[in-house]
Amino acid sequence: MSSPAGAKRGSQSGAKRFISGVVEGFYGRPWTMEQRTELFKREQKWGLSTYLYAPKDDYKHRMYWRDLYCAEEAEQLMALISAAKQHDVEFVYAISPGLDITFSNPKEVATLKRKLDQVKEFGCRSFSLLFDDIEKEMCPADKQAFSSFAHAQVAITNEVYQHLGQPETFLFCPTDYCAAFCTPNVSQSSYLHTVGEKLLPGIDVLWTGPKVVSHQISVESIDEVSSVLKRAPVIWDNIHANDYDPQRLFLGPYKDRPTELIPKLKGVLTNPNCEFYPNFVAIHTLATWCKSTADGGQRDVEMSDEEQDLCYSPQKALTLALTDWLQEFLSTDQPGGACRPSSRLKKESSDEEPMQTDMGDPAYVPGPGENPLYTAEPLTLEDLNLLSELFYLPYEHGPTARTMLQELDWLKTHSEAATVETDKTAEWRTRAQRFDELCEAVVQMFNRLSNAPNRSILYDLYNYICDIKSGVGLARAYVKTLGGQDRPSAQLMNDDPEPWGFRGGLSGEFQRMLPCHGNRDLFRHPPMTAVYSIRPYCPKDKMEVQRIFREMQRAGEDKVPTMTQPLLISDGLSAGEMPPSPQCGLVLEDEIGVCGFALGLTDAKPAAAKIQRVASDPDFPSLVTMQLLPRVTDSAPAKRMISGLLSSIRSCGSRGVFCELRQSDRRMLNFYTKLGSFKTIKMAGLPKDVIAMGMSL
Ligand code: GDL
Repeated sequence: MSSPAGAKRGSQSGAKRFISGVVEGFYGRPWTMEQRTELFKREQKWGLSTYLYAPKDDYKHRMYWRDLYCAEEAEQLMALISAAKQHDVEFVYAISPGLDITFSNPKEVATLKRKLDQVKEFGCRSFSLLFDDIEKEMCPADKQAFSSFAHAQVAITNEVYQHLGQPETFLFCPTDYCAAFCTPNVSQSSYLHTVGEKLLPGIDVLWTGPKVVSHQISVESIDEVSSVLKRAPVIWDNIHANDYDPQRLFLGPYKDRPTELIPKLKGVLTNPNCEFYPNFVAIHTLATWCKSTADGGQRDVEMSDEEQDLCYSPQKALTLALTDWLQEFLSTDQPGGACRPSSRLKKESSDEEPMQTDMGDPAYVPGPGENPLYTAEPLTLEDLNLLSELFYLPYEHGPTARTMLQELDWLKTHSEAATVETDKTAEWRTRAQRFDELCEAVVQMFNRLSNAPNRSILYDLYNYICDIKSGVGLARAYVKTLGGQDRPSAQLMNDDPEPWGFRGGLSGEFQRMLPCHGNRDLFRHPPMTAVYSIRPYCPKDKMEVQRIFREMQRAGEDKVPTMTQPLLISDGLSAGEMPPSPQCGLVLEDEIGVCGFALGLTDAKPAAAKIQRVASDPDFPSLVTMQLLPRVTDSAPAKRMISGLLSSIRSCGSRGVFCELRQSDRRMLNFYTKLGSFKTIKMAGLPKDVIAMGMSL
C-alpha cells in the first residue's frame, strides 16, 4: 500500500511529521471502541496520521479528570491504543482539567501527573492538555500565585510535559483558541503572547481559526497567530462539528482552507459530527486536502500519477469521497451491515431469481396472483450527492439546496401569477413543476437510503433525513396550494396542525421571537465582507440616527433640495421626534461607529396624524424605515436589519408593514424592490414622488 502522503510530508524533509487526522472533541455521546477502531482503519487507508482522544462528555477526560481508570476501562483503553498502533495511527490522549483545577496546589499537579502516568502505562506516548471552554476567572489562591491565567496554564503544561519526558507530540489547547476570543485581538492578546513566550518550544498549540467554527481560514490569519505563538499551530477544525445544533449535520467537503496553509501549519485535526458513520465525507475530504500541496513541491515519490493531481478541488474531493461511501452503504460486511442480504435490492439488468442467502427457511417466493416481493431501488451516487448538498457546511447550503430555496422564494413572491393569468404564469407553472421534481428527488433519495443494507450508517442519518423529508413535504404542499392544485393543506393552513407543522420546539419558539431571527439565513444573506454588528436601538442613539438621516437627506439634495423634499410619516421617527416602538429599533455599527439604522412603529397612525396624514390601511398598520451611510456597500447588513425588525413587529401581532420612499432615494427603492417581499401599495394622501411599499407578516 502506498504510504500516507500527509504523514510523509514531514518525515521526508526531516522535520516532525505533519499531524493530520481526527479529534474526537465534541460534546455528547462519545464514539464506541469499535467505531474508534474502524476510524483507525480508515485513517490508515486514507493516509491520516493522528487521533486525538478528547470526548468532552467522557467522565474521566474532563468532569472527573482526577479519577484513575478502573481495570475494565484500562483494558479497553489499552486495546484502543494498541489498535491505533497496529494501524499506524498516533494515539494522543487529552485531558481537560480546567473546569476545577487549582493550578497553584501541588497536590493537584501531582494528581494530573499520576493520571497521565497511568495512561502512559497503557502504552500511550503522546499527550495533550486542553483548556478550552472554561471559566477565565482564577480562584483567589491561583491569583496570588500567578500573574495571569496564561501563566498558570503554561506553568502546569510545561511541568507535565517535562514529567512525561518531553513527548514527541504534546498539544496544548489555549482558552483563547480562536481569534474571536482574543482581547482586543490576536496580535495584542496578552494571553497569547504569554503562551507564545513561555510555553516550551516542543509543545504545539491548537487553534480553531478566526472563530470557533471558522467559515474560512486564511494564510494571513495563520501568519499572524504563528508570529504571536512563536510556532505554527495545529488546526482543531470545527468545520464539520454539529454538537451545537441538533438539526444540522455536515456532509459537505473540507473547504475554504487554501492548501497554501499546509506548509504553514503543524497539522490539522478535524472535530467532526457527533454521529460516527456520517463522518466519512469529512475525514475522506480532509485526507484528500492533506495530500494536496499548493506548489506541488513536496510530492511523495510513491504516489501514482492519479494521486499526484495535487490541486485540491472541494467538488472533486467530494465526488471521490461519495464514490467510496456508496460502496460502504451497499455493503453488508461492514460494521452495521444488515444480515439480510442485498437480494431484496433490484438488480440492474438481471433476470436471475433473488438469491437465497439465509441459512434457515427458504426465501418466500410469491405464488401466481400473490403480491410481488417488494424490491428496493439501490442507492445511487446522485442520491449521496443530493444528501450531501442538503446537509452541506455550516455557512453554506449545497447547490441543489440553494436552488430549492431560491425557487420556493420566487414561487412565493410571484404567487399571484399562479392563479391570475399574467406574463409570468407559464414561467410560474414550469418552475413549480421543477420544484416539485426536486422535492420528489429528495423523497426518492430518502426511500433508497432507508433500504440500504448498511443499517449503522442509516441509523446515524435517520433523524436528519426524516426531518428534511418532512420539511420538503411541507414546502411542496405549500407550492401546490399556491398553484391552486390542492386545497390549502391541512398541515400548513390549519390552526391546529400536527406537531410536525411547527418545528423546532421551545428553542425554535425562542429564536423566532428574537430580533435577530433569520440573521444567519444562509441562502438570502451571503457572508459580509466587512465586520458589522447589529444591536438594539437605545435612546442614546438618537443623535447618531438623526445625523445619518440628515446626511442622507442632504445626499438626495442634488436631485431635490431638502426644503422641497416631500414629508414622510417616518421622518419624525428618523429625526428623533418620536421613539420607535419597544423592541422595534436596530442600529448598525462598523469599526468607525454607527452607520445605519432600522426603526419601526407597530401602529403608524399617531405618527401619520402628526403630519396631517392618515395611515388607515388595515392590512399594513405598522411602519418601518431604514437608512445606511454610503460606506456600507454590502446589502447583507440591511437585509439582516430589516428581517430582524420585521420579526419583532410580527411578534407584536401586527398583520403587515409599510414603508414610504422618496423617488429620489434610489438606493432604498432598489433595496426594497430586490428584497421581493415588499410590493408597491396604494395609500391615501401619498405626496407626489413618494412610493409606498407594503408587506404582509
Ligand atoms: C468548541 C469546543 C469543542 C466543540 C466545538 C463545537 C474547541 C477547542 N472546543 O468550542 O469541544 O465540539 O466548539 O461546538 O473547539
